[in-house]
Amino acid sequence: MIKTGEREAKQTRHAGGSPGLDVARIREDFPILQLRRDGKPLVYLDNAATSQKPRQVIEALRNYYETQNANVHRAVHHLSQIATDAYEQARLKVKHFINSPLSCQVIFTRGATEGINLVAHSYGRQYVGPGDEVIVSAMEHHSNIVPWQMLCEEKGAALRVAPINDAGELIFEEFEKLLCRHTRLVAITHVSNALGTINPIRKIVEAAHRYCIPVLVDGAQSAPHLPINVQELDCDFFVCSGHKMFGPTGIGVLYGKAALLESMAPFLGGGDMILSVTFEKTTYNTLPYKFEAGTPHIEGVIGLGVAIDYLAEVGMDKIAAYEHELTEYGMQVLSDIGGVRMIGTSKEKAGVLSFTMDCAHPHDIGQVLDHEGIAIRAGHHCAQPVMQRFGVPATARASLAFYNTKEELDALGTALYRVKEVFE
Ligand code: C6P
Repeated sequence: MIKTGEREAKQTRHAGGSPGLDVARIREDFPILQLRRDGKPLVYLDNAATSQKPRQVIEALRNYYETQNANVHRAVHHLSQIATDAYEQARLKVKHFINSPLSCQVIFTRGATEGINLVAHSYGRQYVGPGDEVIVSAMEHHSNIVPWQMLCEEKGAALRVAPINDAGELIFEEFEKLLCRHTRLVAITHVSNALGTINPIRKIVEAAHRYCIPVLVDGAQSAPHLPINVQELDCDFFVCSGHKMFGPTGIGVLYGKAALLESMAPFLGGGDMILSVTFEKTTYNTLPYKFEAGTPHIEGVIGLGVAIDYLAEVGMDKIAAYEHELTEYGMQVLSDIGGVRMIGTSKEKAGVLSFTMDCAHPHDIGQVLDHEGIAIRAGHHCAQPVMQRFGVPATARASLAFYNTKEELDALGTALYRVKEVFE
């Protein structure tokens, strides 16, 4: 059992200060962060699952329904033009945010999962055949495994898995050995949701491009936390989810290189993705509309645009620097607690703190923390192969955002001592 004095000593680590970011001011923009549970302040550390929304995004959704609601690209009336303008303005904001060469390379999807499925269907069906190979890594989320498995099964192709080391880092030499003339695509995460590992995407892309192999980057966990420059990364596809980027749920982005997107058949058929339809033949619309069939998630797109404005105003460089500092602090807090095993200790690491405790199952940890007002995720995080790699059924995962503070990480540490008191 931890003695009170020891616990207090551990709690005093925080020296205050958050250079570059006025976190107290930022927190005022997020109404949900003011909630209390049984008198205790909400400590929200489940940002990898979904992020909280600033007032600006919430107000934009309300404003859309009160003053702009109409279908886009379909009518000449005033409201439809306002809605269409707002929708296309948001596309422009995404273009700048990820530094896409053209806004027509930005396709709105329901999220990272749909973006990957779109590429698996449209690129995969066209370019992957019997005997071909698709490479993923051992740290992928199920969303970046299952669509490729389904494709490989359908086509008689093989899924190859690049291994990771005990720190949760990609073993680059092993990855390179998998690249060959049969490889049709590399699909890899930018940041692991279960480990926090930041992959060396530029290096991975360079290696794959030596064999003329395109690379899809799953940016679900990087776009909210790191500056994204798809031209610098030189990736061929990039996907992300709006709800993890402080925007609404049900909206995401697929970026693709123009030549590839042009060459691919549509994913879904329906309204807006056509130029003309007869019973004999349909001609498809130009990019990006070819891949946006049906009425889109208009308010989701507009809300995502506002979330991106918010992030851009705070500054992605500042966010990344602050979260790096928080991550190091959190790692220290956790590693000071006896019986805690960190899962994911890569040198390049984002704000995902995955761990197990000798004394308690991750679900029990999650429950004790919940009673203390602290929200984390416990489970396999939709990354079961990662759990298998580390020989654990599940982990407890605290995942950070730029509105989190060192005080909240101290509260996490204190609550974990409480877990020890309960279960040891
Ligand atoms: N990870 C987590 O708690 P969607 O559901 O489409 O917005 O995102 C899927 C996805 C894809 N790739 C990575 C790396 C992810 O982390 C996620 C979502 C959440 O870790 C929910 S399972």
